[in-house]
Amino acid sequence: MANLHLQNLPMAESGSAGTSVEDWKKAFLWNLYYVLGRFPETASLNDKYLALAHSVRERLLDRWVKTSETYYRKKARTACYLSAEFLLGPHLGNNLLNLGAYDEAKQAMEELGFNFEDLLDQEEEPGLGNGGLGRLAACYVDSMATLEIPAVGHGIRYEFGIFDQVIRDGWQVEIADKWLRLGNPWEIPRPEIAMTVGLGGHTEHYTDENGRYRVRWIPQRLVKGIAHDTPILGFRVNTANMLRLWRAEAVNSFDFQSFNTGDYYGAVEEKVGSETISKVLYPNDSGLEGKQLRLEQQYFLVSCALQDMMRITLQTAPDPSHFHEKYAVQLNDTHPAVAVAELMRLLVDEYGMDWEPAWEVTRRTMGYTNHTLLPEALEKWPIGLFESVLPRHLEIIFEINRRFIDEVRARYPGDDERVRRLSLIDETGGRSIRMAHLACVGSHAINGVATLHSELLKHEVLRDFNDMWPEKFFNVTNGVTPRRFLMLTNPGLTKLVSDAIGDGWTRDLDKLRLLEAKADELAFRDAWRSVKRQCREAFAAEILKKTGITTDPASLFDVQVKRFHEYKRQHLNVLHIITLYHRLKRDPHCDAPARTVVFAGKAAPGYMMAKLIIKLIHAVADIVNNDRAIAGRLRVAFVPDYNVKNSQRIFPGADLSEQISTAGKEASGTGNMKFAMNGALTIGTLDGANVEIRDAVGAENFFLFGMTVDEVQRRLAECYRPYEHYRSDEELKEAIDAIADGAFSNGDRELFRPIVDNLLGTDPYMVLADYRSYIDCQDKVGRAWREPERWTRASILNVARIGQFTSDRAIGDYCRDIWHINPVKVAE
Ligand code: 26Q
Repeated sequence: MANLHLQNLPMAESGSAGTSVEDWKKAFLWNLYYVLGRFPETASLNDKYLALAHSVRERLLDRWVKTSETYYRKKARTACYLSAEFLLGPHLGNNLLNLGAYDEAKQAMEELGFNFEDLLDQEEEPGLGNGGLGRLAACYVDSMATLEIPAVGHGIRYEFGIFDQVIRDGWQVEIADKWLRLGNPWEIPRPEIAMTVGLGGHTEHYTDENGRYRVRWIPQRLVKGIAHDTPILGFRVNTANMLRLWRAEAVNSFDFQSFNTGDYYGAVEEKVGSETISKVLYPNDSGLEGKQLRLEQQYFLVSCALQDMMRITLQTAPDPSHFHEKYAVQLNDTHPAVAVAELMRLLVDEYGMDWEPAWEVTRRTMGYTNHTLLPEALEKWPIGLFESVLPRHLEIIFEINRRFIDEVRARYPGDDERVRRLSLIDETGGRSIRMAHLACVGSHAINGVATLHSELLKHEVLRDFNDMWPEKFFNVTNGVTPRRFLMLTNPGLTKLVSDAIGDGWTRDLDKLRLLEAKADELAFRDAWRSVKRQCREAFAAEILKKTGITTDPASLFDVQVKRFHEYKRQHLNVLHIITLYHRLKRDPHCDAPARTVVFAGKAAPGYMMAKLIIKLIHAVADIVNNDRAIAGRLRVAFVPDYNVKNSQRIFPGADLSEQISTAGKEASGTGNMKFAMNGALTIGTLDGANVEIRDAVGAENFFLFGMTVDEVQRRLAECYRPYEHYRSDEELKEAIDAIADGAFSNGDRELFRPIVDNLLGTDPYMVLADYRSYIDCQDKVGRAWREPERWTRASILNVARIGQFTSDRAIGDYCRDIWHINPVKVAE
């Protein structure tokens, strides 16, 4: 701890943007003293993390101010990414990487006597999302900054993000995510940027002084949205964009009327009620949660964001009819789709525009991204509930629908069935609002998230819209940021790649293609294998630490990490494990390489089947891992609490990536891209972006199995009988019987009955139909692993050909096809 004092460091100061080792030391100490009020000898690990985080923050703010000043001066058109979720992951390492100062900061901390990894590890990640959709939003803000696109993300500052998962006796238990407990050095609260948001109440229709028909909304309640900004730095550029997250607060902390009459609790009640809106993220990742609070959250986000955009528009534009020239708004699924009605309300009710020009502005502003094909996951709001929260918006939606239906009738005279299908209102059962239809009608562009998904959207889920407006439909295949998911997570592979082909690929991922030539070099394959081996060792250490399970880093690491869902078919993977286990028991000398099968992922707290599958994995692991007869040949581990931080320790160590959803169910998948980027080979169905990944990396470097979308549909139409598969496939029967007979539950035949009954009964995701093809394909995987040179070549080629799956390419597509926004350079 020598020299750990300010007086020993000449000119210790803040306000410097330097990034040399000495600069970091000075900044660190300055922040430790003057921001945190601590000194090195007694500072906690968190104090030290905060001191380094604040040092980085100073450097971000410097770039941020320059960026906002540049956008202001150039009157830049701005992309606004509206999303109920942003699953950012830890900031510190990522910001250092993007600053180009990772190594210097690391050295500075080590010279001060600290373990840099421990400092990084101290950060509690903002888990403000469920999974794929939220993480995609985070990758997109990263890429927008990197591509120097004027852009802002608007979201909700949940006080509690996605729950922490702990496993007790093999069952998932949810723990509240107190991510703000130790402070958040990355956000800047902006109490002066506050929007008032109305809820409930009624509307009044009147004629104004100019004889115009007008509507006034008298909300029953008001809440205040307070902006909290987080700078988002691009990779090695001066651009720092912002993510603006809104926190709900009471308009008045105390209702003085109640207070003065002695009702102290009543007075505080309203404050509590208002703050509930941004209290907690809904932890289910499908639209089945039709709760009032969820609708209030959605409207709160939308209203804050649009009011803020309108305020900024009017700083330079003469009137609100220029809104779409200033902003392109992208709706991340239908969660913010009420924006269509809210923008109409602002333009028509608040700013007195006529309906038609307001509608023109709205349509030219909005773009809608769909992320699901499961019809049951499409968001719908019962009319009564919607009206009680947003009475004026309901009227606006009825008016949008009336005009839309007129258009449909004019186009397709007499086609009442089509009108019924297209209407924004679903009249079956209780009437409800179809949010996807609202988003389609109110947007100029509609896109899916992988080629197959976009095609299925056009020809199935949104077919009638495609018939009407084919020119509105686009595909933008998802992408992931290679900064976080390759450079930050896998420094070993990053260095090997850069040593081989230079570092041009870090700005242009297509340049990874230069690795193709290297795949034929024996020495390079050796080096590649040795890096992958080190990654497996680190992964094995992590598994041991988190689960107590030992694994063999020489074995094939077969990994499935994602939310638990029946359509993702983690239970198909389990059936393979049980099959392998039975084969090993029957013939200990059978020809199967040693495998470690790893799972991670959360289940929605109310999704019983998903939770039971987690329990089944633990039950199978317990038997398999403790069976001495097969020692070392097969291991199963479940890594608890899958989140962005933990995922970064998983992707590098994987050899095989499990992407095994029923064809036609996974819109895209993004984990599939992260694995391939880290040199894992995929075993997968022709679903989502798997199709494009396979085309890109080459069919010979991808393990394909299972039915196609067409085959799935045909089998369902012919009346699918899962029991037939069970009856005719001995290994399948043996695996299912073992579950049913209690082989993994101490003889308890009831525990897993719901799974068994589901598979043998309806098997809605056709697990049994794909079982044989999956098992045979896994056998192929096993044989390929036995040929290390061939496997390594395929692994290298996966990385060499994965360039198109960077989120930079995806954002480039949005800018070109949908937003029509160009980069704006920010000077040093
Ligand atoms: C909606 C209403 C009420 C409560 C919850 C929700 C809700 C929340 C989250 C609905 C859906 C989600 C998340 C969906 C999601 O993550 N979809 C995934 O998006 C990825 C990015 O495009 C795709 O890669 C995945 O295929 C898709 O499943």
